[in-house]
Amino acid sequence: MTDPDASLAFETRAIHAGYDPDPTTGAVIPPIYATSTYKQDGVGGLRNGYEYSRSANPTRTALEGALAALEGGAHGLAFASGLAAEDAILRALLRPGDHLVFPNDAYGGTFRLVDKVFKPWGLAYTPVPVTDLAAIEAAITPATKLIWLETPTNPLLNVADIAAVAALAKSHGVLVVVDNTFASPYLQQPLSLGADIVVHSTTKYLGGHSDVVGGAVVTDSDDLAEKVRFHQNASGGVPGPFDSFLTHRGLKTLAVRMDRHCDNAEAIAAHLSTHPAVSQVIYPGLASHSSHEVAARQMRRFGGMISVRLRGGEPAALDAVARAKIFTLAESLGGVESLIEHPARMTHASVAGTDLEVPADLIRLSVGIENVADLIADLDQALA
Ligand code: P1T
Repeated sequence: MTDPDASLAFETRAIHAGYDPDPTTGAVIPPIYATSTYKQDGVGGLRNGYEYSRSANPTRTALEGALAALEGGAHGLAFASGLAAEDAILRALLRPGDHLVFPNDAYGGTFRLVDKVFKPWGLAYTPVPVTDLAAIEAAITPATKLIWLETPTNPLLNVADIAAVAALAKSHGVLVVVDNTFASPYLQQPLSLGADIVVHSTTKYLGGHSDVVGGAVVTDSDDLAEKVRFHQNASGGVPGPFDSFLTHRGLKTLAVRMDRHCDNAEAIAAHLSTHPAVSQVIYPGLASHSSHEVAARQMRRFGGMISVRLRGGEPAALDAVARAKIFTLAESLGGVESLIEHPARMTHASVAGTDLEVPADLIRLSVGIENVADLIADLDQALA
């Protein structure tokens, strides 16, 4: 269904949105259109608008339709990576001299993009805790064009109240972008809460199998979509047809995978909460989490990411990530396999020495969909 009925449930849209079986062959799955260009029927005589695969490719079109349907937006745009998607948003919507409000614990690569690429370009930003509405409002200046949210944040899992921030932003005439990577559209729907744009690293839960890097932008606004689409084509950070195919194949099972990620993460968070080596378990599903109430209101469930602080400090953290066996020591997250990492030295090394620095005693778990007893046993031996 290229244009699915919005009344269909999430799981149904995930499987059917973006594509009707091929009219000539009946192919149920979008073919991998490995072509860079398209025959024109006379100059400018494009077939269904296809001219050149940087601008559009049918495999990517199918993915983009599915992405839009999952986030409940009119427009989906696929990118070569999450950072390429972020880059296109920032270039499309901001100009030198503009200001943005930015999380003080965003993914390190997003911070690096803003601080090392866009600041020299002339953009100013103010880092704020995403949970502090007063701090967000105080950071808004006459030059502010955009509030960037990541929620839950990576890796501290702070949860922003999207509806409250969106209402605040509207009253100041400022746009809200939400990085929905950690929650996924199955657990959280930022556009329905008032956000203007959703951005994803589809490398994570949407792709779901750690076999492809990608990004996405979804919006309901024709104007914003047109601006971002211009940069998608003008800068060219697009996924190829095989990457588009893999991401599209992955996202069809998002709902069933997410429920298992959540089941496993809930059990592991509960188990680690009483573990003697652990000083703090950070998981939005725990009543002890500082944003539990907001998370419970705005998310279907609490996701598959857990951060854990260890009593033994950095040496214990480095030891645990090295000793884990089923939890593979690796960056990234959101795949079917469990991963473990040390953000301060790995994913967030680029924020070392800044206000965004991550505690050295913290390890981050991307809880996969393996058997939960096996996962708990592995963590117990790694923490012993
Ligand atoms: O890696 P890429 O697809 O370019 O996406 C960047 C990105 C954007 N937003 C969030 C919230 C992210 O977590 C990421 C990538 N994060 C990791 C690679 C990681 O291990 O945290």
